[in-house]
Amino acid sequence: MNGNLQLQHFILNEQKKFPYAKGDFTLLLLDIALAGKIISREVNKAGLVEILGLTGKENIQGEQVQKLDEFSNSTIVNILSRNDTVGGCASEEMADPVYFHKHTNAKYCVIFDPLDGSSNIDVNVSIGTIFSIYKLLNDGECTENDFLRKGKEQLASGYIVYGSSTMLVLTTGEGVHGFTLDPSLGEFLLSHPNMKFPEPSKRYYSVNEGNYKYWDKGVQRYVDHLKNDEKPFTLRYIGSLVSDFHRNLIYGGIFFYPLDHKNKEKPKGKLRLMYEANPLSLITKNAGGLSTDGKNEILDIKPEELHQRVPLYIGTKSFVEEAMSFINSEEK
Ligand code: P6P
Repeated sequence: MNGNLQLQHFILNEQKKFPYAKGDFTLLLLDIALAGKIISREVNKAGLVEILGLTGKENIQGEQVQKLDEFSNSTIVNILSRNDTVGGCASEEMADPVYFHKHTNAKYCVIFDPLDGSSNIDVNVSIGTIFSIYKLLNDGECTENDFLRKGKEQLASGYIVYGSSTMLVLTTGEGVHGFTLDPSLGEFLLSHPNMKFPEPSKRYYSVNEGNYKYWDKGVQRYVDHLKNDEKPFTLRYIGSLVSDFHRNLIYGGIFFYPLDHKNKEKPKGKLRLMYEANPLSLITKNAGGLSTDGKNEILDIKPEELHQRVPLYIGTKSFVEEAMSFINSEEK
């Protein structure tokens, strides 16, 4: 086996930095990694078994539920339900949190998007799982308030991208680290230690320009600037948040999904605060980037409801700052 560190060894080494840590947190992270392995196996054979296509059901978002969505959600819930340090979990796919009342020694709760970008499943485009871990407000008792926390209260967050390879990218507060799944071993191996947004060399921007006419003037001016700059940016948009984010983390760039006036029902943009923006914003902060809703840092937003939506500008700090200068300029 090559010299790359296995995920469990890396986490145990990290754990030594936290004298209070007793291994519970390590086991929870490994549970999430296990879920990622199981989902990866199904995603990578979706074309071969009758798991493609829609279930005919709708989720809380009113979106068609793909079979892999359901499988991914139930996989994560089942694994967490067997970990008695977890008091409950919440998901994009479930209207309300699930509480594990029997876990009277619970210390954590988990919020996740089981399979983001699922509309890309049938066309074989990369998709991903996104997760956040919070310490319970009161040990042994998980309530609704545990799920309405500012992103800066996260203990850890990360994503698993199911692409040309399956990668787990994780932050536990100190740095961001990437682990690539070796399917022959069934192990995540450290492949990208200490990930940081690179100095802006390649200048990627990721946005659905099809919404241009529904944006506010400041956003339109910003995108016009990106295209008319003396050294224009390069547009890269996969339409799968985890994949677009991951590319920008590796190469540098900005992803944004502005508030748009296309759909009156989603006045706050399309993406969700608790299980998309917050986890990726903690990764971003710890990788030297910046993440805002156009005015305020995402991690400082006090949520009002679990499935709350938010405009999102995330990536290389100088790019996000420039975007904000256009968005908040008075020029009409
Ligand atoms: P649009 C996928 O459905 C998703 O939630 C994100 O993964 C992605 O960034 C966004 O929606 C794409 O939305 O409106 O550009 O298709």
